[in-house]
Amino acid sequence: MTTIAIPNAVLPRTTRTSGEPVTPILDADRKGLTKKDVAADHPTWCPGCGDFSVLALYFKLIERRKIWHEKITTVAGIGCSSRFPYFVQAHGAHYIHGRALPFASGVSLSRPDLHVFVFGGDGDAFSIGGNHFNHTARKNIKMTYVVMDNYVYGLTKKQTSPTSPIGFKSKTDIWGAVDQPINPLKQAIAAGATFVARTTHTNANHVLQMMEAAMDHDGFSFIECLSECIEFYAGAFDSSNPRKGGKFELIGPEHDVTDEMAAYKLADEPLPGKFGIFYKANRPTKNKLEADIIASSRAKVKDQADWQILQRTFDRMK
Ligand SMILES: Cc1ncc(C[n+]2csc(CCOP(=O)(O)OP(=O)(O)O)c2C)c(N)n1
Ligand code: SF4
Ligand SMILES: [Mg+2]
Repeated sequence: MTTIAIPNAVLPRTTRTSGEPVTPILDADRKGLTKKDVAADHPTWCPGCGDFSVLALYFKLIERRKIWHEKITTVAGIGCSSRFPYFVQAHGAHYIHGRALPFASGVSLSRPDLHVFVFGGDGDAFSIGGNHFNHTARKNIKMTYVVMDNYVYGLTKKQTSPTSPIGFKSKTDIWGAVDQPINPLKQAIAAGATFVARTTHTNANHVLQMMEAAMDHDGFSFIECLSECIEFYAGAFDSSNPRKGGKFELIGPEHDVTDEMAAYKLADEPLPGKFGIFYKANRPTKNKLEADIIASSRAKVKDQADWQILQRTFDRMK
């Protein structure tokens, strides 16, 4: 039998090389990270792009909730909005177009101690990544997914996106879009997301409030954040912006967030629609269900190290 040697896990050091003991720093004694600590490159977005405010509020969330560098994971696919992880000085990945969710799922399932945040656009989420959106939602994998919805493909300079309204003129629909747009909220609810909210980049407090609530949810939390593409769809969300004569209306306290049908109906309102938490449910996460399976399998092979279990698997394959 060939044995594969796998090194022991590296444990935190308790002494310095000089032999002096290391005094552990307690989380309670650590200062929250500020924007200065987590801001990386200057964003390359067009001046006035709605994505700036989402980034600024993400920094605020990290500071306010005292999330440490080693506990942050920022993942995205491809698009203007998906450039997000470049601008965050912490662990993360700017991944393949539409595949941010499978990547983030792996991180979440293997490292339940991390806060996994995924940012992206409407094209990345609902076109090329549409299938992954549905499956990550139904599996209820713990993470927060913020879609910066600008109703257009920004990075590739104005093509129709799955959320573009009928009649929208773009390079792919020069006479105006004819296809029925998807409704991200309804899709999220129908797919099985356990937290579904809507916000807009023009209301900073509300964006932060939704991100905090999403982060505290134990499951797949989805936020549609209207984020104006000033270059290719200026004015798209004026009807929801009081500074432009529009109306920002919160979901009323009478709405029962656990009522799926009521949430679905509320999500069906045309622009400007309502803002807040549409739906919230408690359902076991895949993280928990898998951890339970691992724990019960492990109980059957009590004394064996990981490498021995792995070795047995290899031996069975011979
Ligand atoms: C496999 C693949 N197909 C197409 C593209 C081209 N592409 C890059 S970003 C993008 C759409 C981005 O739109 P969205 O997700 O809405 O992001 P935005 O730029 O609007 O923030 C497309 C089609 C690509 N990079 N890779
Ligand atoms: S093209 Fe649109 S989405 Fe992209 S950075 Fe410019 S304003 Fe933002
Ligand atoms: Mg877009």
